Amino acid sequence: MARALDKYLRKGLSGTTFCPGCGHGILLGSLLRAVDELGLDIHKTLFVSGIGCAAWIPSPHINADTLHTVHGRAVAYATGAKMANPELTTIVVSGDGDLASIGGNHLIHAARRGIDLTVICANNEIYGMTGGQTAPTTPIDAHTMTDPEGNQYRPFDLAALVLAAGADYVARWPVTRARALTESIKRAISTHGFSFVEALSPCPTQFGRRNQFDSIPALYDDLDAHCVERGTSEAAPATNGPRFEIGEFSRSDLFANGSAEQK
Ligand SMILES: Cc1ncc(C[n+]2csc(CCOP(=O)(O)OP(=O)(O)O)c2C)c(N)n1
Ligand code: SF4
Ligand SMILES: [Mg+2]
Repeated sequence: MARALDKYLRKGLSGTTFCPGCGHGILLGSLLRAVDELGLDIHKTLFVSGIGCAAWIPSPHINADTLHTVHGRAVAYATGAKMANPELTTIVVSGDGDLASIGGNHLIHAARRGIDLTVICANNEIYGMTGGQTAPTTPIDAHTMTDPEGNQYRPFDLAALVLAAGADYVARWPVTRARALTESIKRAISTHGFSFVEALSPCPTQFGRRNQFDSIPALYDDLDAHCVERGTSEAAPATNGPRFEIGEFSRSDLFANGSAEQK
């Protein structure tokens, strides 16, 4: 299968830019499988990213039109491209810092407006590329370069955020569940309107190293142990720390606790 996806990779690359064990490579694989299984016309597909390790998932790797833009502005560029050519399947792939910190307003307003884009957020809970600063997705008490004593602020629930803003399709999966992730990316790309897939993607170099994970498998096992698939009887997470509800989400989930239905 890996060979079958080679045709989507740019020729002449001398390996990947990712550190050993980076989840972003698994996400690249899931994305290419989704493109392949959907039979997308690569000549009518545009990949857009901002700046960060995650922004390197499409560019330089994917042999298609890629727009590697400036930090925080991937969704704005993608919106412009889609307006100029509505026939273009436009897929944004970028990091949690890029999309939800500096780019947060572009994200929520594109969701609110129902712009026909697919946004895939590689959430590693940190700014990986720039040395491991706290992101708006960093869990409480996690250690980062800027919070050596542990982060104090609660993280965004990105799936809930874009759903509340009006997204038409939302899913969240860890890269450890690559098949489910691929299926959600396919559904997201097939959705007319704003679709969002959050891929929980471990960063051994910045997050793992600062949070006492002594091996790459330990970091992956910990992520998986903190994920609970919605609608299943999966056991509660075995360890302390953040709990990720994973799966597909709909707007009715936001009001499941009896709060007023949004008009
Ligand atoms: C306007 C601007 N501000 C800050 C930066 C520095 N910068 C580059 S990437 C980045 C964060 C990347 O984090 P994320 O998007 O989560 O990607 P990751 O590296 O974690 O995959 C920052 C702060 C920049 N390039 N431009
Ligand atoms: S610093 Fe982290 S996110 Fe960046 S390539 Fe390395 S492992 Fe991946
Ligand atoms: Mg990040």
